[in-house]
Amino acid sequence: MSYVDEVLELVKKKNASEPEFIQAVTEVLNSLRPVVEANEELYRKNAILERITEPDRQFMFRVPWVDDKGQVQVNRGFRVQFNNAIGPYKGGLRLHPSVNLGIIKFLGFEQIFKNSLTSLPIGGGKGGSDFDPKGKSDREIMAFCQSFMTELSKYIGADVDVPAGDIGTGAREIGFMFGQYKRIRGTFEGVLTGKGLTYGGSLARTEATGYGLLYLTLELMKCHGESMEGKTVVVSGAGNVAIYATQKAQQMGAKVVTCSDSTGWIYDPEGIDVDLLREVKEVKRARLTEYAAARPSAEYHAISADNRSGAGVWQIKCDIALPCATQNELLLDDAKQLVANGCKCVCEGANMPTTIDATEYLQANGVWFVGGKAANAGGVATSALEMSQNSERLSWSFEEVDAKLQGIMVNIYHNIDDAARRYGMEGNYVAGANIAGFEKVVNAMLAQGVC
Ligand code: NDP
Ligand code: 2IT
Repeated sequence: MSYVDEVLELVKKKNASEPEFIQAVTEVLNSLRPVVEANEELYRKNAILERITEPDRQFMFRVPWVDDKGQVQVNRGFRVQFNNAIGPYKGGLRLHPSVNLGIIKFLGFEQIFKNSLTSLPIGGGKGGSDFDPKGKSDREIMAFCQSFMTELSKYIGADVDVPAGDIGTGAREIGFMFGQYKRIRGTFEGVLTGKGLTYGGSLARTEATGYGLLYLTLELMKCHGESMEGKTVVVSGAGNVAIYATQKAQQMGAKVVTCSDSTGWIYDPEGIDVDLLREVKEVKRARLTEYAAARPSAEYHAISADNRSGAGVWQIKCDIALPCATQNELLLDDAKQLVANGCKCVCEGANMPTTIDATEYLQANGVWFVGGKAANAGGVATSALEMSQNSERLSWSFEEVDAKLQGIMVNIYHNIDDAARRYGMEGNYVAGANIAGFEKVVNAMLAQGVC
């Protein structure tokens, strides 16, 4: 049996109850076959694949907090420190009722390769909780965040592990967590990114994931002799990534006609009104029904019976599709519909939104497909720029950060394109991203000996 197949078997056996983690490892290891085959003896002897698929450590802890009725609630907190071969662990905190260890491990595993692709010195980690922020008062959010950080603070630090936002964790939550860290540890340090601008946050971090997604998409289009001008784009999600992806796509001259949340989706043939969407989602923290109510051109569709957030958006005819909500939201049937409708390009704003069979279908049908590890790396890259600013105790202008972000995303596109070509897989940006991300981490692991 090949080394890749042996380790895949092992990972499936050891993590049988974690389907998302198995999915992420399967996708990465399968695409690394040519690299592993070229170095099989060295990698096998050093157990590189066994080590890279086993987290350095994982913390699970109780998070007790008191709700507005005086009732004590208990959630489960997680932090998985996956690999720090090239820098301190870095990755977001997801607050969503679906969170479990397998989901955090899949996200932490992906983060290793994504962070390597940014070309900045950051390792891979992820955390979160099964806490549901929806419908909670600000006081309840603060109570949860303080309790969560009381435990998490034991394991993190500016040179150790630097968490940030993800689904359900935005500026408000990061602020409460930062305050609690400071109170417990007594140090004002860059221990979290995505901070507010008055206490060490970076300009452009809020926009970075969505903007970065579009900078990479634009470069991809240009390299295929295309532009964004006049293109019809479908976006899923209505959170941080979706909002700023929509805004940047529109600035580039494209028309974004959809968005979605966990209860429904919008088709707005005149183009999504980003200011209205921001008001509904960022200010009111409301449902998309409020967007539809305020916008005569918008059609609202309640969530489909299969309970998938964005399922409907993939039915809309488009040139470019940008899944920006959550994992496994673009399935094989959706991929077929996109191809049938003439979609040319799919770039992932979310982490692992496209299933493996859907990805393969899109690639086999000539769709330019860039996975999240490359396409959404602008968020964590800008987090690393926030860490640099914190270390030098300076803050850079929006234009400076945004220019660096653009450079990083253009560079990522060319690195993944080159890596795919080097191994004879031209146009396979999934393999290119995994290979380019993996090579740097493996070199660092080999240089640092058995650890
Ligand atoms: P937000 O919480 O800001 O927004 C998430 C959006 O997706 C919301 O519209 C939400 O709907 C919807 N959604 C989330 N989970 C589900 C679910 N299980 N079922 C249905 N709908 C869901 O998160 P972000 O925009 O920050 O994150 C979106 C994706 O991008 C995630 O995959 C995240 O890991 C990834 N990502 C985020 C980065 C960042 O910097 N924030 C960086 C790189 C990747 P509702 O409002 O109803 O909950
Ligand atoms: O998935 C991701 O890359 C993020 N949620 C951002 C992580 C970060 O540390 O900025």
